[in-house]
Amino acid sequence: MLYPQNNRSRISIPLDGVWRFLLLDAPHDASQPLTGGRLMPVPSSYNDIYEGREIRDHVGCVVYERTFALPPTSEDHVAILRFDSVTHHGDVYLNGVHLGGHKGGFLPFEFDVTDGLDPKEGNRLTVVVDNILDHTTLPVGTVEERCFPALGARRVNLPNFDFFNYSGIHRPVSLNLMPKAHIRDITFDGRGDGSFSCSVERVGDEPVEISIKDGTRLLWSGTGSEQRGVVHAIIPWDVDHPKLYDLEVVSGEDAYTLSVGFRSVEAKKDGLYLNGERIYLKGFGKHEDSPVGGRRLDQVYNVKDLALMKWMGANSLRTCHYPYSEQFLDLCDRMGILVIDEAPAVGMHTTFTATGMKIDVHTPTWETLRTASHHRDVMSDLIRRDKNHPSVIMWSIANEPASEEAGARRYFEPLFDLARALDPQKRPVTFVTHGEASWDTCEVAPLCDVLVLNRYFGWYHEEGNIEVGAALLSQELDCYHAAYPNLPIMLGEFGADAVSGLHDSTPTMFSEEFQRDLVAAYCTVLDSKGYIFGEHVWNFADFATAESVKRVQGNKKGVFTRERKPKACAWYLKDRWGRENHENR
Ligand code: BDP
Repeated sequence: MLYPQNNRSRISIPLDGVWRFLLLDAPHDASQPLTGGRLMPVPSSYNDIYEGREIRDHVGCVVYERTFALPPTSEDHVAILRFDSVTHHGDVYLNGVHLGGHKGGFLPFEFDVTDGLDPKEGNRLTVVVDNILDHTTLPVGTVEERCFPALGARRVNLPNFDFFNYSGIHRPVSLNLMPKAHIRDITFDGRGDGSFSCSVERVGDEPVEISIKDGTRLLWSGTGSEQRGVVHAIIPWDVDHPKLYDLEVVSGEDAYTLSVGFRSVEAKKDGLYLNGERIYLKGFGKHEDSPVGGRRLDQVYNVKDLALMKWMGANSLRTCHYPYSEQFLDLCDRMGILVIDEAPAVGMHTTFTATGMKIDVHTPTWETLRTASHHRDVMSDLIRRDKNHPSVIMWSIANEPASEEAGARRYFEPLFDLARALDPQKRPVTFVTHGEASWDTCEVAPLCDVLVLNRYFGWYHEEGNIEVGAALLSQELDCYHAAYPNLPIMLGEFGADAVSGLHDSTPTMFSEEFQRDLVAAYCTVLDSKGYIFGEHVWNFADFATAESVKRVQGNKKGVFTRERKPKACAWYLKDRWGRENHENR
């Protein structure tokens, strides 16, 4: 799916701004203009914009509305209304007419509104957003009706995962005018040796011309919608030289320019290879999370975060635990950051809720969840959206599902097959395991091209004991390696909460020193194992999550605070990752 662009044949009209907004407790009648309500910025999470639990903890639907007028349009154009993301379910109405709904809060969707627009009068755009997460959605949540003395029944929606359920119109909305016969999609696969294939999907039958340019310099051109070729003397895309080229496609009246890179990724027994060279992943699991705007697209934080990662010598991240904005991936392409691109499949277990609270009655996960067909949809939409990004080097199908429970393999095998079939670049495919899934119980590890483990010894297990934590980590890694000698392993999450400003001379839990020392002890273990291909510290920055006695105003495992100020661990990692000889250890 192509991102909107403005060029000689296309006009993209942003519909962001300040919309009208109302919390709903009954179905909304979109045939009438919305009256009352409050003002709400788009894009943004709505939760932290106004004070009070009524809005912050709202469960269910809200409505957004705005009006807009059209610039002069031509009869030969179609109009496509695009939402980059609406979290988690959006029902869209134009001038009171229902256009359709979309399930899933982190991927784009579109409607052809050519016939529904009023070119003379104003247009009214209404979006009803539902934030309920249950056993059919991804991420997974649990909806309960609870009865409280004197208060009666209350509906609660418990997230099965550890990040705040920010909701709303999180990414840009745009109206896109383009010729009726237009370029619908482009698939590009450029390798480090300059060889490439390119395929163009059209609406209509206009001839296609493709050219590859470096600035104004033409490097290659051809006619036809399916192309293969070699561009000689290209500079391969990598983390130090994220060289991008322009792929220009012209088809009849339409034109589209895609930024592309040439690079090869391969997982081998002894590690991960980028352009034929072994690469060690250094970086973080992140969140799209910032003060006030919540999970909104925020390019100030995006550039800042990637700049901080570069400053530390990090080279990679995982988009925990959902697809990030297209703008963020563009920045990773431009700044040279490798991305493990994760589906929004988190909370896939029925044993505990967001913050590790055990659920009393446990029903078997893979007999309880009803997410399989939606999981297939998000996997294919994710790959369709992100397939062309050189920064994306791997797909993660899920974070910490109950892969040790019976039925996990049957659930996941078709998803691994789907990802492999859909990705033109055949990137490695993996998922991320939790501590309960050990080498001898995990049903999904055999499906992976590389293994990514999350481990919290010394924090959630053997609390406070770093020495024992490191010993348990070492044993766990060796057991996994012995069971899967042909799969390289990385640590996808490790870390400890540290409240910025809490210090201790004998490092104790929650102090900055404890976080630094735990991370350092883990790194020493990793350095002693040749089969490890990377380390992602959890987390880049402190982030908002559900309230519990285990969380002090959010998850504090950030190496940076939520405002992006470094804790002691940041300086340790900067020193470690910045060292010359660390790159190819
Ligand atoms: C891991 C989860 C991550 C949590 C982290 C933690 O993958 O989402 O935030 O634990 O507890 O298991 O901090």
